[in-house]
Amino acid sequence: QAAENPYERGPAPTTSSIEATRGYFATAETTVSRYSVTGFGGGSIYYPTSTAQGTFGAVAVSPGYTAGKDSLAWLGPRVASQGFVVFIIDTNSVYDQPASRGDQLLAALDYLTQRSSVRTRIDPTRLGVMGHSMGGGGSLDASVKRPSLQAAVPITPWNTDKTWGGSRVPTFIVGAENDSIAPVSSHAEPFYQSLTAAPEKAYLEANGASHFYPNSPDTTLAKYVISWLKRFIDNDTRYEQFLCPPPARGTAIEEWRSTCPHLS
Ligand code: 9J3
Ligand code: ZN
Repeated sequence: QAAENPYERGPAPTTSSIEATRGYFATAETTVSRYSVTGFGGGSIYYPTSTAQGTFGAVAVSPGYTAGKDSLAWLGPRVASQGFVVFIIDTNSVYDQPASRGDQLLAALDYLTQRSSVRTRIDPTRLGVMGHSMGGGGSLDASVKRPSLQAAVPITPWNTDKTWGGSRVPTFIVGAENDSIAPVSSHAEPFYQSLTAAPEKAYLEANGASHFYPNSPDTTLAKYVISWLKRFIDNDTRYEQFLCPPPARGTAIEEWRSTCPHLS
């Protein structure tokens, strides 16, 4: 397996392994003071403690308007324990707009791969961005600014810019059916439709969910975030089974759109 794909990390996945609250790898957390960095507001790095399998891909994560890193903390160990370095940031100001959050996600990735205490654990060619609300809007912005990103996951994204045809990054957009702050009809859905140059894309609409549902642990959100990052940051086709054919509608999923099968 490793000979076929040098980026695979951890054992072959199962539905229970991607739904679990923790994955295969033990993790640790290190905090980065906002006063020790420039371009973003510091944050918490969650990383697998093992170096036995080589380096890991990494993802920077931005919270939404008025929120801090703690609002998404549950995702840190949940994703890192599957085999990623996860940097959940604070923004310079909690009032920063999406374009600024995009710049800050990229500054955080540069810090992570070039200066952080975990830099030797990371493969700097396999990076992604993720974020909630204005942080999700910032993830789209970062994707256009840095086409080398391997994955983007805007979660209940908010942005006044509705056109993302400039992004060439594989993008998984998550919307919430009952979101009244970033309604899917004017945010997540048009963003998804506008991603005409993204090599692959998917859209999950969480059934009956509100704007702030990603601020608490959610198994459906986690399992597909993990699958997307594995599939596109690690090129790990063992996770393709969870994405294509698309998951069926049900109690958790109101709608799913995607480009399947994944060709890249
Ligand atoms: O959680 C968010 O980032 C909400 C976006 C928002 O409230 O925009 C209105 C200014
Ligand atoms: Zn819909």
